[in-house]
Amino acid sequence: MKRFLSGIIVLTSLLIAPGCSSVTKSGEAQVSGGESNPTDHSHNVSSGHQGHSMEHMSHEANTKITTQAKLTAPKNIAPNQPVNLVINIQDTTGKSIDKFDTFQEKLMHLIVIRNDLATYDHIHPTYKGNGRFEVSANFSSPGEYSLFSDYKPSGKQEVVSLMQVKIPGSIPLPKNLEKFEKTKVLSNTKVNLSVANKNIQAGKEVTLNFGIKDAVNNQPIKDLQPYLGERGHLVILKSSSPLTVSDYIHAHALKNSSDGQIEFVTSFPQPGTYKLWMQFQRNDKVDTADFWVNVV
Ligand SMILES: [Cu+2]
Repeated sequence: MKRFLSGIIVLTSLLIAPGCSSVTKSGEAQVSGGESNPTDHSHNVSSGHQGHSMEHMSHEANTKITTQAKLTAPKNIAPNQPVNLVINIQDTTGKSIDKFDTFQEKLMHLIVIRNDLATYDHIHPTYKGNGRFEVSANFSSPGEYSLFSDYKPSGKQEVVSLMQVKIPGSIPLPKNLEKFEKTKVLSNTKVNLSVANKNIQAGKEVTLNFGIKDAVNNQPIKDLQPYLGERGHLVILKSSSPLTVSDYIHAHALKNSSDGQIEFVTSFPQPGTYKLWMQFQRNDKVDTADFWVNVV
């Protein structure tokens, strides 16, 4: 059960590893508590984490979560209008952490997803000092949202903290008609997802290849621009209720793919339905191509 509280709550669950890790959260009114049992919560995190990547695994034994994110949001958020969010990063005693390392060109990456995975936003909060980040967000429709904040306390490993926000109102009908299509056309660019194996298997490394063609002449494009320092960025979420940090995967593009291709090597921790959002830049504009995949 979700609870909606008017006080501040902090849930913590742990795990860290380079490139992924976990959590905490809290918030004021409209911020939901997620699981209220800390034991269950950390179990979810660690079980989902296992398949994340072998490299990450090796670091788990000697790492401990030392940070938490506290979200402050206005009490009643209306859909589809800018809202200011404040995220405070603290150590487990509540003391602000004030130094962060830049990675992928930013101090914090914030992925905002409606819990049914229908909407996606990738924004970059501004650091105001003393552990405080601020950002203007826009929740397009009523519903429950998960906010995955990705940051790197100075000299430490990357941490992902999960926060949740509820936007009151009636939830729009899902638009699932395009589910599982492998080609998306975004203005003048066509993106095609291909996977080497017929079935994607949980826990196995898989290469996801995104072919990027010009929608007009159908030729592989040669004018891909780096986005946040890489060929592309891929965020993957497992369709789950509730969403937890273990459902979140942020994959990094391979460096040396040929023209018109953006490739990622990753693994899906568990069988299920996942949504992928692949972002890339062309003509100084960032586009997001989304796909659903089934993992067996
Ligand atoms: Cu980012």
